Amino acid sequence: MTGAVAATTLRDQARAVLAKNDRGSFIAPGPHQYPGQWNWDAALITIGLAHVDPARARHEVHQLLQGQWSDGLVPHIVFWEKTSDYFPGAEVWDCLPISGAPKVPVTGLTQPPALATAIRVLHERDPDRGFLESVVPAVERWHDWLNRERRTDSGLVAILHPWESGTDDSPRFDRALEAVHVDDASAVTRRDTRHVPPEQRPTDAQYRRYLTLLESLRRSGYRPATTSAAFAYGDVGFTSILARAEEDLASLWAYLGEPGDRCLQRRESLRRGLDHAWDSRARCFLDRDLVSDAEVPDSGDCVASLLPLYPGMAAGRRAKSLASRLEDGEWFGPSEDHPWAVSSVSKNHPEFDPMRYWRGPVWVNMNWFLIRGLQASGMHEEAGGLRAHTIDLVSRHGMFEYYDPRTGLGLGSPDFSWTAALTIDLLDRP
Ligand code: 9WN
Repeated sequence: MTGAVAATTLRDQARAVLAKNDRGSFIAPGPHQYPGQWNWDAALITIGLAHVDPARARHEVHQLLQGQWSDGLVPHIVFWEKTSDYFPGAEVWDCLPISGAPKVPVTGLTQPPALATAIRVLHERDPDRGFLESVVPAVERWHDWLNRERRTDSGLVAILHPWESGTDDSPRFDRALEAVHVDDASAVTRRDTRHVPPEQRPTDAQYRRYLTLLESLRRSGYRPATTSAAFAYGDVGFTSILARAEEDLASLWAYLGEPGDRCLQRRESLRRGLDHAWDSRARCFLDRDLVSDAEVPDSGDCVASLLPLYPGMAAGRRAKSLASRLEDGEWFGPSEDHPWAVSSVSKNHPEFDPMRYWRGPVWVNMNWFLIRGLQASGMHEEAGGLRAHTIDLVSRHGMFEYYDPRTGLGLGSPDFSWTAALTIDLLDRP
């Protein structure tokens, strides 16, 4: 597909993608490759469904929350279907025997918490008090868990596996992962490369590390102290998404006539954490490797470093500095050789790779977070430009998982649910 299509046609195409990936009890991220309900995918899918089928959106939220652990963690995947088509599947995670696990097979990790934001969009489109009463306390327990278990002295929220960031093979994790001891000669099972060419996916060396970390997390019931985990990483992107979600959760409590003070207090502490992560020499927010207790200089070359815009927590000159990187062709913006933006890694970075997963391609969910962030930061013209650019990309090239910034050609999974859902949101809620 190379020509732009009319907005109504695009919206219909997006609805058709969501219908295609609807497995009845949940909507899968794509038609193949990801046969489960993923956490932040479900939230972003809910945002799109809010405009076209609110009842189906409410169902999606209920389903995800059925996977909640008794301590509050909402898992990164709920495996609703028995399948051997995904690795590592439910049997590798082996959560059912662990005390506090839900009755459905899940993982013991979490993912960026966009759910409260999604529920707010849904409620504002189609108010339903009964629904809010049934889900808001569960989201509160998840946020409380994140605050209790994952907030660190650095002020940033810790992730214990790159999969928790949702930006799995981003180069910002490379150094921290190198320190994880693995047998580099060991065989590694891959199912993902049956569906997608290997040059568009993480390498075997990365998968070995992912699986080694999974093993060690499983041995501790997926609840190691952040101070003893083999990989513990203060993530600016995750922290920013949670900060926005705390504000949205406070609004949801307000709709229920309850105070949202706890959410606003947690939000304030996340703001302080982000403030602390600002590096005035690099002029950007930097992640922190919590194992070596050091800033990660090249995290500033990865798109998640721009996400403090999203909760409106990069004010004044900081916001301007992020917005100029976002637009600069040598960084994340469109250039002559790379006309499609936002690239997930700066073109300056030695590891920039336009086709490999989170190491260069354009992702529509990141563009969406940044459009909403530019709006939250009062940069409406810039937001409008990125919105039009993103709709144009999807309209010309189809609803893919990610895109080559040189050509706009779709990569990874075709008919990708969050690309479809967020396209609907961008069309319906400019
Ligand atoms: C591991 C489902 C998920 C997304 C992540 C994306 C990718 C999984 C994988 O797919 O991760 O969780 O197997 O590669 O990185 O953001 O939620 O779409």
